Amino acid sequence: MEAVAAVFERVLRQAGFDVMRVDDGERAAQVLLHERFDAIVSDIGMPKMDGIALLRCARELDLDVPILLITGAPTVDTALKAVEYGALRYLLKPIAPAELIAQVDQAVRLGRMARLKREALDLGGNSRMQLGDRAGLEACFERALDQLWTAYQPIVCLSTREVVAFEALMRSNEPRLPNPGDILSAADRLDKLDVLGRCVRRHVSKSIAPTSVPLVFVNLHPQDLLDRDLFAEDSALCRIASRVVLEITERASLDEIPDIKGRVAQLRSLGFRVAIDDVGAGYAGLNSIAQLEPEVMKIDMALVRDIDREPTKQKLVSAMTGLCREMNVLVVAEGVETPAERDMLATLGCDLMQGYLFAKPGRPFPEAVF
Ligand code: G
Ligand code: MN
Repeated sequence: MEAVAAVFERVLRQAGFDVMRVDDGERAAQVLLHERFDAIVSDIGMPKMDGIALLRCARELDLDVPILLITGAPTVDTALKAVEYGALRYLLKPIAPAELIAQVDQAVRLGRMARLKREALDLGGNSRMQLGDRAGLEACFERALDQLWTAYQPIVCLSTREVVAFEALMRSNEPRLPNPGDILSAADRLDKLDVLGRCVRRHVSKSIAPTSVPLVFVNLHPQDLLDRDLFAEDSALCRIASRVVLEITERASLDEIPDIKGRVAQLRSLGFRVAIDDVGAGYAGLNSIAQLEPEVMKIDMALVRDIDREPTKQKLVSAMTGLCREMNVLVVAEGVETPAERDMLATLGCDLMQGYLFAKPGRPFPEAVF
């Protein structure tokens, strides 16, 4: 046991990591009380305090630190506990040095990204969705569905001055449910999120399929990931899957979606790509990036607003774009409203943008102004 830890220490040091090795779980827990780490590698079977207990203890002190648990004797029970307490990975012995280095390397990046997101969250106050009154909600929701339409907003590439995609945004002419948030919370209260999701996806495929629009971003509610219709090969959206990026928001927790990794893998096998939406505005943590392995991250407009005048936001976005480049993830900045925001974002390494500055969402398909 100690020999393995010593080998890991040597391998990671040679790869350039700063390593602190401790020889049992209790010591590790003590060290965690007053030191921060970019990643923790721990065996599950250890003297005094086992890896799962250490994991629980580390999570209480640090919500974001990635933890890699290692075992020679896997059991379903420990695997389940590891997931429940937020282990990033569960690795089986023996582990080749290159594999260890790659895993720790990725863990460190994911952990840094998680910290950046939490800082971003702390920057802006978290607004809570308001719920409408209950009376007549059902009828109102039905009317909203009947009058549903899709607005499209261009996503532009600044350096080439091209519109590279559109985001589809749900709209309804029902006056009592004036914005998408209201329609979504009505659907949620009525337990009809699946009905709404299907309706939105049908609308999008109908307007996009006959066009030459290369790429459309479609917002999903986490609950949509539980709907069989999303995974049906003969669904309208699936037929244009290679032109669709599914946006999964960070505003809602993904914890209640069982086997999210498998579900997202299935969506990929159908040809869809995946974006994390509202980065820096919602639930912070490692899990969304680690589980979804997104092709695109969309930086929330709360981080974009006045970025030219706020050094804290500049640092966050610059670090985020840097990490995303290393992870081969595209970044889109949302809600760009002023030339000063645009220019600062470009300086910080962000080339893809969306916002009123270029075009408001509108009937298919608004042109962008550069
Ligand atoms: O959660 P999501 O990022 O998908 O929501 C995008 C919302 O932001 C849409 O409702 C859209 O109308 C709105 N929006 C798009 N561009 C801008 C902008 O530049 N400024 C503001 N304030 N809102 C925007
Ligand atoms: Mn979106």
